[in-house]
Amino acid sequence: MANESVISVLDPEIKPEPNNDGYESVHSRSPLFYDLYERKSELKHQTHYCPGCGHGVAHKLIAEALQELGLQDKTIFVSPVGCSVFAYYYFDVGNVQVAHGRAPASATGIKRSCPDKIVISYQGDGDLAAIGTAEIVHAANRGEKITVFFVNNGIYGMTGGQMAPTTLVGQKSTTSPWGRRPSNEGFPLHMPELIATLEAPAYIERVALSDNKNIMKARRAIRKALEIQRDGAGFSFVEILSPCPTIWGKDPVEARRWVLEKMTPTFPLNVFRDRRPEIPIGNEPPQRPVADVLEITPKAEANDKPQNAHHFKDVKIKIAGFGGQGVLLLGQLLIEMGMREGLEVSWLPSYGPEMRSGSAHCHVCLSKERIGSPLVSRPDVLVAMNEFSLRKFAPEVASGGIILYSGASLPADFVAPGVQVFAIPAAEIADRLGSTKAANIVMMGALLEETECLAPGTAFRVLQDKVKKLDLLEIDRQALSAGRLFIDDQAHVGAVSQPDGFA
Ligand SMILES: Cc1ncc(C[n+]2csc(CCOP(=O)(O)OP(=O)(O)O)c2C)c(N)n1
Ligand code: SF4
Repeated sequence: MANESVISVLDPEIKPEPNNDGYESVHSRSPLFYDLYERKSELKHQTHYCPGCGHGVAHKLIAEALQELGLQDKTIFVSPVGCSVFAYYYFDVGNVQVAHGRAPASATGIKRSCPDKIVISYQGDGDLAAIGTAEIVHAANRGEKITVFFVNNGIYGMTGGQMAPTTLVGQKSTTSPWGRRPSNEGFPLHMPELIATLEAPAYIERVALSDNKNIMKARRAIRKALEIQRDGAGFSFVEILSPCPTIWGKDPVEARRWVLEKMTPTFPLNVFRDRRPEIPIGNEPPQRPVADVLEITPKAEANDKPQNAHHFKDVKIKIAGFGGQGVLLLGQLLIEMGMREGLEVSWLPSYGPEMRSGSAHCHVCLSKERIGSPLVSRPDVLVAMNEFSLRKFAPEVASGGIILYSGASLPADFVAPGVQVFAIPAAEIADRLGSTKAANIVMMGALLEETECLAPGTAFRVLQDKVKKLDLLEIDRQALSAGRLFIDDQAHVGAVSQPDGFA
């Protein structure tokens, strides 16, 4: 990676030294961590975490426990959003990064599909107790056999110190500059106590990274939580009170003291649950393949698969325009067609908070092989439904690629060297057919004709299944043909060309 550098870590061979407070200082790296951590060159001398941050200590304790229990090769770490996300740069285990608050839901899916793995959900307090409150409560209530490490530093660290559900009464934050007031912001949430009201969890403890004694207790709790999962005993949850010196505006030593003196009175350290729940086993429902349930297999095989030989390995398409132009729908139609033709497909939408008339785009991959990432940063084909999208995304198009622009002609000053550009009056064509809304289908016809990536027959069958109103289906059918015809009749005789003459 051009702009990235790495920092090396301490030699794992260095032996522990005795310390005069009775504990051993361990200046070694757990083999559970990567040998090298990737960092930007200007930050290569430090980890992602601020000096004195509790995440580093929590990482170390988890790494040690996994190593001692011999679980490295079986572990899948789920890290969501917040400073906790950086875990995947450090733990040499399976790593999955998920959306804000969704780690328990993703961990549930992973554990259920890979029951022999050790699945860890590692979450901050903003992540787990604010945006993710529902996920954690329901995962705990279902008794999912996962382990949750809940790193509570009483604040949103990553985003600069907004109030979290666990912010202490009176504690100042950027969104409670007067200090948290129960009358306005409510009291701090006590997650272990809350989860301990549920039947299913097996083990719930709160620990603190405040001083050596408590860090040793945290170490034991973390190990125990993992042992419980290893033994298939149920849901285990450890809240870890953790310093965030940077946002608290304290030095690392003060911050650790603050955990003990200010946080533990509100969040008492305790084992809230340590038992093996008795969850009655019901009748297992019959397992059926997803394709059977969705009833898509016979259709795909019978009608569509043999239609197209697919002369490509993969095609990456970006479709962009305004909300309401059918940008996302066009992407969905393409992947539905791809699936029916037996291709691997992905569709990644992106739109602003206001769907209608806000800008919207989606990434579509059609491939003969498994797709590594649904993100399309160098599209082979750009479908630009307006001038803004044309100008914004044209520079991304791969050399030798194609731009299909919905417009009667290209803007006079527009150039895209090395790329084939077609201006298609899709809105006018669709208008003449009876609905401007069908402009996206005109563009689909043009795309299929120019790239031959999918069979027009498949397109029509997909439309038949998706468009319920017969009059609209007829307009779409004509729009599809019109788009193909336009490319055939006009584009190929040079009616649309770029100012540099590249047609
Ligand atoms: C859906 C979504 N909403 C909001 C954000 C912005 N965001 C990023 S991190 C964060 C808070 C993280 O706080 P916490 O879980 O306490 O973790 P910490 O950084 O303190 O370890 C927020 C709100 C986001 N990335 N995604
Ligand atoms: S902002 Fe806080 S939680 Fe995030 S790395 Fe720094 S000290 Fe740790």
